[in-house]
Amino acid sequence: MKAHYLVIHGPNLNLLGRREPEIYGHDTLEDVNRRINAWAEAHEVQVRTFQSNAEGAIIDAIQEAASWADGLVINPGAYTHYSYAIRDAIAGVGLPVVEVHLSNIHQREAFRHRSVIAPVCRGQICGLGWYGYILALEALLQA
Ligand code: CA2
Repeated sequence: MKAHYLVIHGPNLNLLGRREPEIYGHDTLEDVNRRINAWAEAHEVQVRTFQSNAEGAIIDAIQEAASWADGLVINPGAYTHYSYAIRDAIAGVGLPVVEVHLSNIHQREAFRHRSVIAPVCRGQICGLGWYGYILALEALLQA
C-alpha cells in the first residue's frame, strides 16, 4: 500500500526565491515542490504540499491529515518560535512529524534558536536547504 505524506510550508515561504536569496537560496517554492514531487514519484509514495500564511489554516491541515496521512513534514516558518497552537495540533494528531528549516536557525538571531515545535516532533532538520525536505520524507518512509 502506498504511503501518504503531507508537506506543510508555513508563513512567507511563498516568497522563496524572490527575496533574501543569501539566506534561503534562489529556488522558488514551486521549485522546491517540484523536487518533492519528483522524489515522491521515484519512491511511489503520495505527497501533498500545502502552503499557508495563516496559523489556523495550518492547524486545520494538520488535523485533517489525521484521516489520510502517514506522516507530516512541516516548515512552520516564524511560527516555529512561538506557536503553541501548532505545537498542540502536532502533539494531538498522533502522526510522526519532522520539522524542517531551510536555513540553519542556530546560526541566526537568538530568537530563532528556540523551536517550540521540535519537542513534539520525531526530529528536526535545518540548514540543508530544500534537501532537508527530502531527508525528512526519507526518514518518514523508513520509520
Ligand atoms: O529557515 C527556515 O526555513 C525558516 O523556517 C524560515 C522562516 C523563518 O522565520 C524561520 O526562523 C526559519 C521565514 C521564512 C521566510 O521566507 C522568506 C523567503 C524569502 C523572502 C522572505 C521571506
